[in-house]
Amino acid sequence: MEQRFAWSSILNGTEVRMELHPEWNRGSSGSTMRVWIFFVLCLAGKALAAPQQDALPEEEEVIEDVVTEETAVGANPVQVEVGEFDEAIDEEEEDPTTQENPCLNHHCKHGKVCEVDENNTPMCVCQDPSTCPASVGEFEKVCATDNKTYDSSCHFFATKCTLEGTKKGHKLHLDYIGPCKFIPPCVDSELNEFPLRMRDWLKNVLVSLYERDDDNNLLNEKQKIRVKKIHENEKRLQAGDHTMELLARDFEKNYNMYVFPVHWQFGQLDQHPIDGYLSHTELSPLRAPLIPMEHCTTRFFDECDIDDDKYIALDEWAKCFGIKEQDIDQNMIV
Ligand SMILES: [Ca+2]
Ligand SMILES: [Ca+2]
Repeated sequence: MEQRFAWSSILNGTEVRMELHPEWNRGSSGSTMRVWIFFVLCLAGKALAAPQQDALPEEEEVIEDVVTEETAVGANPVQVEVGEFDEAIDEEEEDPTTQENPCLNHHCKHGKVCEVDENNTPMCVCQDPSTCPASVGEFEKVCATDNKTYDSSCHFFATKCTLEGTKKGHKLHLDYIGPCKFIPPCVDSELNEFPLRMRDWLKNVLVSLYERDDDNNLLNEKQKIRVKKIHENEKRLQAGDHTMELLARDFEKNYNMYVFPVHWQFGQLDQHPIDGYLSHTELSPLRAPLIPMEHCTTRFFDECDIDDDKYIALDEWAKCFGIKEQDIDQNMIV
């Protein structure tokens, strides 16, 4: 019998178990947990992020830049909380009451730090990678698209900053969490299984959020109304260890239950700007923790981008998850 694993996490004191995939659980339990936390945050957004704040990078306030899409970052609660994926532009938000230290309320993007010039004016300059805190474990390392392992996302963004304005720097992205490693090619049959698991998982995450919502506002009222229907449906496949056959059959039989979760996830990621397209940066909170555990991630999202414009539009996204053309609805992102 095929051995399967489940990821666990204690969130708000409640254990949530989400079956993913046998190979999605390698490495130490610490890093698995860390990755899991990242992943859940990506999916759950700011509401869930709050209880996990102490385990996450310092919150950073960011303002979006609509011109340079590649580096644009906005106030997406997901990315603000997760932090590590931001490739933001210079942020300048000053409080005139801050007399003592002009840098106090002067925010810089990842990879930059604030310094004052001779006129005591704060400015963002590239951070010296050697000033980044030393990484304490493998889980802090990141692999970039140049296939180099960086000690931490701080080291990565500091290095990227020094390449600013160059073609190399423009192309350099954080690819995934953890040291670079061999990622086996994803074959067609494996690629076909990916959306099955992902869809089921998204549905289960939403139902869990709904069940634990109470006064936590994990979901907004419109989202709750949608999830309520899924939650109350007696034919719902409970979270657990299911074969691909069962997942496929359930998708066919209970297709309607999967439509909203797919839209919801898109809305969680499409934040800066909210324009109906996911950039590399916007997709990062979902991609980066997933790649080391699921070798089809890169191929899956690459192929989602049907017109190859480097953005995943809502219709491309929904089709990727098997949602029928007539059920793709911008208004479902609430
Ligand atoms: Ca967007
Ligand atoms: Ca596209």
